[in-house]
Amino acid sequence: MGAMETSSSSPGLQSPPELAILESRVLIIMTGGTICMQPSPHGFIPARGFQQNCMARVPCFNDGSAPAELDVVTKGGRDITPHPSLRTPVTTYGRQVRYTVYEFEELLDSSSINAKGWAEIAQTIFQNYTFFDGFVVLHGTDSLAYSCSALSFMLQNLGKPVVLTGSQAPMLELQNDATDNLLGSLVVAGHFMIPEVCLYFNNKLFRGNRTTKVAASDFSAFDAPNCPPLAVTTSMRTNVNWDMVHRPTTLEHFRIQTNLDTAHVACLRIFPGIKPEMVDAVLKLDALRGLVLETFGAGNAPSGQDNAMINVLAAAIRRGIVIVNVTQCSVSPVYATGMSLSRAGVVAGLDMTTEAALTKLAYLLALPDSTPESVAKNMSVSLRGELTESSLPVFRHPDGALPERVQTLTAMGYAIAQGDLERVQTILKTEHHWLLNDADYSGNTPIHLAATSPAISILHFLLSHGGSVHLRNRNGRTPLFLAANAGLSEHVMLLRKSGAHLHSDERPAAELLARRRPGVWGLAGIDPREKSQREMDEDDQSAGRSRTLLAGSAP
Ligand code: ASN
Repeated sequence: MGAMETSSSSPGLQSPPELAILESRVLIIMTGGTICMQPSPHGFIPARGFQQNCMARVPCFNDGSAPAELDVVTKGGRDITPHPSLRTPVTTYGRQVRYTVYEFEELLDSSSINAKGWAEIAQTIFQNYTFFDGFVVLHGTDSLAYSCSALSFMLQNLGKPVVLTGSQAPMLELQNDATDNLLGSLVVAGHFMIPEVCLYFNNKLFRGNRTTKVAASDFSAFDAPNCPPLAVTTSMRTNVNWDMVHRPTTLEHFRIQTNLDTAHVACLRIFPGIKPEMVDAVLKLDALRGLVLETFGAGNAPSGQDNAMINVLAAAIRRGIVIVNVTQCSVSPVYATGMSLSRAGVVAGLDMTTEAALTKLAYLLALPDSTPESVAKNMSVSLRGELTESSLPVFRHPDGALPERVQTLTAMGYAIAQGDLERVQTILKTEHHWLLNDADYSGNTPIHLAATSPAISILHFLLSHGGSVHLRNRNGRTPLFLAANAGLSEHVMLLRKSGAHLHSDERPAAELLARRRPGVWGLAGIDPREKSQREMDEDDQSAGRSRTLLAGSAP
């Protein structure tokens, strides 16, 4: 696949142009937790000033370049406040991560977080979505798995990485796990297009809604019992298992749902000898709308000769309560006891964790127009990769890298350039989904190439199969920039519809180009007449840099 912006050049025959070091922007949202704690007479409590007191002093978080402030949208979208930013040294991937820490007004021990706190995190990400490439959420570990699960459902059509992390020992302690966890999370959020809510801990990146806390002080505090890690950091590299990455396939903008119905759900652990009357008492609680039942093994519960337990459950389901069955393992009704639960109408939660089942139930119950039937149906369906639908074939390459990677990418590049949709579809069979967000030598992904393909149907097809609109090529360009630069209004509109926006680094160049072609750049989100003072200041600061980038991009 050749570079899109230097169309006159023949790929592979020239030495690469001198490029500025690409910088990713990450917003770190501090909610509290041990990572920022300091001792007090009453035990450890969260402390403010994390960026200045902790991160600024550590060389791996601060290259000393003292970059300009970054804007952060706060207070429900009402205020835009400039925040001091820092920059990491250049990573092994040849990038720098520029970040700022936004601290919540009240920093919490995570045992006190609730649906309101989750909504605040979701809103902060939503309001700052177009300003940053990725998000890191610092959070206590006690309820971290719940928060990951809740956010995974609340963030809809997510197209950028959101990485939650925390630590077992405060960052200010000499021997801590905070530095590694935070650095690993920043690297993931600033380098890898994993558009999921993830949890990074002890060198592993998990799908957030698959996790559970397994240790109170060990650095290996989390596990995902039914789902291998999405990535593992070994020595200097983070190896991503791209086949597992979940990507949005809707051509819709990122949006959030902030209300979860946590007030009307409960969880009950079944134990040997539990009385049906006890279960009945819980099911008759006023206002209960959903119950997660933690059962045994393959989803089994005690069954008396008189069927009393099943009768209690079936009666509650008839009253409109949704009951979901989860276990320490995975629900697969093969035993008579488990099968009778299913027959009574208890939903099989398959291999969901309790954390995922509870938050998903609260999310579904709060959806507009939800009914017990629609909630029950969706509880067994994978919405964000939180469960393995037994019918879905799971493909995993033994070492995560396909030997024919380059050939496949090249073939894909030619098919896109020729507008051959059928060929693109053939190449992108299930086993090649990894290549959606993979890039050629110039950093162009198939979406970059499709952004200027003669067949817009290819762009549509790739987007609806999970291609990311946010990745930037080695010149720092998004697919939207390339489409606008090529004057392709329809491509621009389709990309915008799918949530694409110009990166802040692209805006100065885009504004200059928009003076010549206001129409198509207007569709891409640039109005050359409306330049804010902030943008003009930014132009001044980055004038040298944008000139370098423009040199390789003018048509
Ligand atoms: N109690 C702390 C919290 O969850 C535990 C931690 O972060 N390690 O906020």
